[in-house]
Amino acid sequence: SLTPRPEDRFTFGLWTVGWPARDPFGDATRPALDPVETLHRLAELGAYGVNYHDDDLLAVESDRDLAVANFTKGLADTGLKCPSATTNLFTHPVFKDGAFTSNDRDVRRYALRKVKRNLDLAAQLGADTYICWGGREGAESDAAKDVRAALDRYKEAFDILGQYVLDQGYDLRFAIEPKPNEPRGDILLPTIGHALAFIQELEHPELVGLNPEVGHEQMAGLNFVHGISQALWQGKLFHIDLNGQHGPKYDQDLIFGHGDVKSAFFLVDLLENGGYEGVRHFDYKPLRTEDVGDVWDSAAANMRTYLILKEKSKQYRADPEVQEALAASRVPDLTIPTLGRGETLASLDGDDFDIDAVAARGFHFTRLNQLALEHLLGVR
Ligand code: 3MF
Ligand code: MG
Ligand code: MG
Ligand code: MG
Repeated sequence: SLTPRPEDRFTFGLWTVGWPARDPFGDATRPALDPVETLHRLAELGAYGVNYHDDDLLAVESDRDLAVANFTKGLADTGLKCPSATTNLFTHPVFKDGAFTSNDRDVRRYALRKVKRNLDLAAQLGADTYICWGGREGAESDAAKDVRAALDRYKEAFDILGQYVLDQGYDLRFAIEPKPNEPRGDILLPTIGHALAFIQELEHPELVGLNPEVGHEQMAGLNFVHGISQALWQGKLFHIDLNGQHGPKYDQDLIFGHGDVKSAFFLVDLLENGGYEGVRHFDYKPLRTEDVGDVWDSAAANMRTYLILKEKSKQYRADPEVQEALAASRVPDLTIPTLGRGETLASLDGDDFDIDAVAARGFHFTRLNQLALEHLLGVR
């Protein structure tokens, strides 16, 4: 069915539907949303839960205790879950040169304190994933940042926070969200690959994984499905930010599927069949042109598009012609180890191999690609 239900485990950032649509060139086009209203609207639409930045809770209530109490009650009233949380380390001017990697040590110490406070709340609300987007960790000039020292401080921060979570006995893991640029000219840990390599240097690499975002990899011209495949392969896909993007531009945060729809199709196919067990989280922005009613249409559109693509993926896989085409393209053959049981490199010397005949064999990927496209376009 194309009607979202909590079992589908769709979640939204409070900041997504709540974005008042202020951009670098223009004022807000919509009023701030009360997070409690957001909970009720998302629950009505069939969502499973929400994610929040510490500061999102203060959108319409500046008293933190009261804001937390209202939010906690909203979760209880709607039955929505809060499976992940995050810290805003990018809006306040104090973070203009970064948080964990600011050249200013006082800022680095404040950033850790801000995260600690929200980790306590995240644990209290039952979150199991703590997302870290280092939006201001970067520079505009290579003269301004000693990147090796910055990576030392970045590692120091994750080591300290990881130890804190272990000491408190919290059931929380961290998920780093890579992004290549915007708002900094260059951001540290710009891609899935950079972040995966960084994690291996930490004291507790098992506590840290990834929260890749569709648009962020596509901004760097990278293939998101490949990135997610490697994150899964390395056991590091802790969370995901689904949205849409048209190639290397500013961070468009379009509705899921409203960017590269073919990539979205193969992404859903991968998430549904590749062993991902986390929530299907949307990090998008309702267009700045839209009014308050359109916001909820856009939230619904993300979930509906995901469910449509899930349905398409099932039909694609069940189509006998697709199965035959996959076999003809030798796609399943790639799962067979290259050496047989008991063979060694030396065993290959006995191979009877006609290099010209093998080189002449086609892979028939055109047919496969066209079949996928036709399923996606609804003509099969
Ligand atoms: C920025 C983002 C962020 C992160 C969020 C982490 C404001 O491009 O994608 O959204 O997703 O801070 O949860
Ligand atoms: Mg984005
Ligand atoms: Mg974004
Ligand atoms: Mg994001």
